[in-house]
Amino acid sequence: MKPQNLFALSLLLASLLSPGLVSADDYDGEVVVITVDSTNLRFSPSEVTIQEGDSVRFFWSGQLLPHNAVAEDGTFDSGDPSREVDYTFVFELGTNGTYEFVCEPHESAGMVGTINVEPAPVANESDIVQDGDQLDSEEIQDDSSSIHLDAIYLVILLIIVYFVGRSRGGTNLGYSNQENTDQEE
Ligand SMILES: [Cu+2]
Repeated sequence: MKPQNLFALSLLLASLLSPGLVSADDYDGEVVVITVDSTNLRFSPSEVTIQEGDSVRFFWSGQLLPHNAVAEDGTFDSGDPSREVDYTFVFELGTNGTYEFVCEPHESAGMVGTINVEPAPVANESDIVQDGDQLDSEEIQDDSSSIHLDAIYLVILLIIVYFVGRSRGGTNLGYSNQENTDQEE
């Protein structure tokens, strides 16, 4: 078996064996809660990093002072300052970027925060199979190092399986060579 054929077959199998890991469709948005550190007049946490599809929930109750959370660019607004706030904003696809927000009554006291929204994972297994290009695959997988490592692990495993199979005699090798030629376009 040629090394190129082995690599292509391994890549194909790796992508088939891990469909859930590389599909953006399966991603469930998470909810990150930002509350109030009333002692210090700060948001807690004051900076979060999420992905597109995630939500930020501004949630506090029983505060001595009324607070709100308003994006400086107007993207979200929890409303008038209140001692009880439960306001959730969903960062849909396409909203990646950095959002500064403030508590209007306490902005001058430093009650400000930052939400970093990263692009959603864009890995798509059909792209990997169709172009079979290692560089393209790595670009696609850059968004998630764990996906990348899984693919490498599977390729190494398949290479080991190949060599074990070859050491057991030529019959299996002849069969897999023919099968692999059939798949080659
Ligand atoms: Cu405040």
